[in-house]
Amino acid sequence: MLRQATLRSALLLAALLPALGCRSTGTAAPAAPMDQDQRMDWWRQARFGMFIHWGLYAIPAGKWGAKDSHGEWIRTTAEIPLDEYEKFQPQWNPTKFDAEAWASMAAAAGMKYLVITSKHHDGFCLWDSAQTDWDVGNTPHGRDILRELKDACDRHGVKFCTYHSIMDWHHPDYLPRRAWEKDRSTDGADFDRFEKYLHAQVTEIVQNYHPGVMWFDGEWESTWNHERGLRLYELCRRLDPAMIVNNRVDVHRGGMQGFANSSEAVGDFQTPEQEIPATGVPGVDWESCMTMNSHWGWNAYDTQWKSTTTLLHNLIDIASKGGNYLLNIGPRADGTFPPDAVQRLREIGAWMDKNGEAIRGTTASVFDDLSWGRCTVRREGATTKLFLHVFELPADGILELRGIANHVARPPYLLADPRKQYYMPMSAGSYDEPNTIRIQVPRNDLDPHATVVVVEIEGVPVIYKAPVITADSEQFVGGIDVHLSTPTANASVRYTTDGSPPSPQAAAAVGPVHLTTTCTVKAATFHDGVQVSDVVTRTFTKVTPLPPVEPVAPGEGLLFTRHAVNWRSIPDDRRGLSAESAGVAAEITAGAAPGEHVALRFSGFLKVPEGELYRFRLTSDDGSKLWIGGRLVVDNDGPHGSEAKDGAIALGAGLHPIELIWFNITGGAALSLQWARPGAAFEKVPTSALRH
Ligand code: FHN
Repeated sequence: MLRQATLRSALLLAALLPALGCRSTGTAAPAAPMDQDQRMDWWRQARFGMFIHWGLYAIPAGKWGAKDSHGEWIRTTAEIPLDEYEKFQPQWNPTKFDAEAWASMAAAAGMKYLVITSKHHDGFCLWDSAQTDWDVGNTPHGRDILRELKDACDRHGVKFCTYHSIMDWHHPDYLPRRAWEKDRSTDGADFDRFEKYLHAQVTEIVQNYHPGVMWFDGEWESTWNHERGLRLYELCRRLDPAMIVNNRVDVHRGGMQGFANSSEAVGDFQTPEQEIPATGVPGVDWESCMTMNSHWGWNAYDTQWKSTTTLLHNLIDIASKGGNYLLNIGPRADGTFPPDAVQRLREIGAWMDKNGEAIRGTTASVFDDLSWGRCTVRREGATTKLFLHVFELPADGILELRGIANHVARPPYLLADPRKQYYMPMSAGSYDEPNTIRIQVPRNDLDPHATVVVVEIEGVPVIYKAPVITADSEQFVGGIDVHLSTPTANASVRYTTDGSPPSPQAAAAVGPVHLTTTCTVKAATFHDGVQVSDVVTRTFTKVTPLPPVEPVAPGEGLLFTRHAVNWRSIPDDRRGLSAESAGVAAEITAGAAPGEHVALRFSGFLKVPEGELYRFRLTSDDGSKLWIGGRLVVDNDGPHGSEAKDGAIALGAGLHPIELIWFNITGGAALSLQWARPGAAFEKVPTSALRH
């Protein structure tokens, strides 16, 4: 589900691109002496970085009392009072910390940048800050972690970068307090003064350590907003125009899928977390950050280490979509990397030594989907190298590239073959399938993680893509417009509606195809009268609208009840859910001050003007569900940032029972419901359509 959201957010982002050009809106940022592409170039070339979560939380190593599943959030998840947590500061003495070892392991693994937590949510600083004593300068160890690591990174050609949390559970001016911190007064707390502290520390970090990336996080609580994010982004621009800033400086990343969902959003790259988007988005920079086991900070009890093959497949998958992979290490309290992590870094480095050329400096695949693996691409003068990463060699040992019009410049070879002369028999462009390349790969040369086969083609890739069939829905009442298109230049789409495969003589798609009966559309791309893509199929079904119910519902608006809950998803059984308050809502909204750990239930009737297929778009932070006529129409459940999910249902003219449930955990909150008739844009469901 999330992946679709990712894709939708990513596509929304692509539409927002002009505004997103990574320049701030509002007050114009000072003219940066370099443009976005110049700033991002080293980062795009890098493709692979090391994330390091290290701080006082490494001392308890994930255990507090009987529970041993904590991580870097232990101060909150174990509800440790501040004075108790501060006892870790005099225990900070990582005598085995060796920046040289860390930087050389990152470099040997093929990681071109390293992002370390200068300050995580607990507020503890890994440098000797002039702004606070809550830092390494006031510990028995006393050494400046950032300085030593910055210098070691410089020696090893690894770009030093910093993660900096906006959320701060230590500073007295940071709000909100943790919900369980009843004893920590908020008297005198001044968030504007905290923002000044934040700016002062960011200035210290940039002026003293010159990070290549300022990786903000902890931006989701109600006290942070776009205006504050904009000021922080512009501060970073002024301090160092070459420094890259992620999208979490602002408030629009929309949860773990990490892609901005607003045209006002600032930030140089998008930040999906613990997941890889279904596709990349041309022209949008993004980086998936992921743990190596299940925790960011050190947890001595976490044995869920991902295999080296999984980690490499993540790297390859991400690079094949045009993204970067930020792989996390949680060092131990003594300053060493966990042995399980060291082993994986070493194995990744061994693969990168032979195949790093297929990752660094590459761009996204030119193929939509390869059943046996992934593809990365690099232009090299008059030719282009296609790096075919084989995860699972087909039974017949043949790799097939379909829809490619280019001629092969030289026979393929195994990238890991030091001689680079190992040729494999191949068929390129046989008569019956003129745009197909087939390569026979010998099984005895396969790499246990991923085998890279290099196909060098002439010129830039010309790939014939299958058509895309789009419509408002796959159901309709009276009729529906279906749009057929292909991204391939100088090609046409031919289609049928009787289920037969399209031929050069089939109808050409020129404008929308209007359907009035249930049918299956089959389409393919044609070039010079020859089919050059696979056939794509979609079925559209004529449906009967749900009959209205005939209650008397004179009142405008919906009934609502408000509940105190501790949900992470909407329970199926909601009997016995006691209401804190109730009333009539003129619109479906979270309200001006929705609060935390709260749920709202709206119920009543939806007044539908005429029998049609209606699409609904439910946007919420956190989870929500929409039922009409007792049928689940939109499921946008779960803990997430502001995300939209769509659904559709055919409704007869009249009144239909409607129920909507929404909940908020903490931080940001959002709720809205829009509807659209076929071919029309989404609009807010008017109060006049809400009855009770
Ligand atoms: O709350 C943090 C978490 O501790 C960790 O730092 C991740 C990694 O980016 N970011 C936040 C969760 O989204």
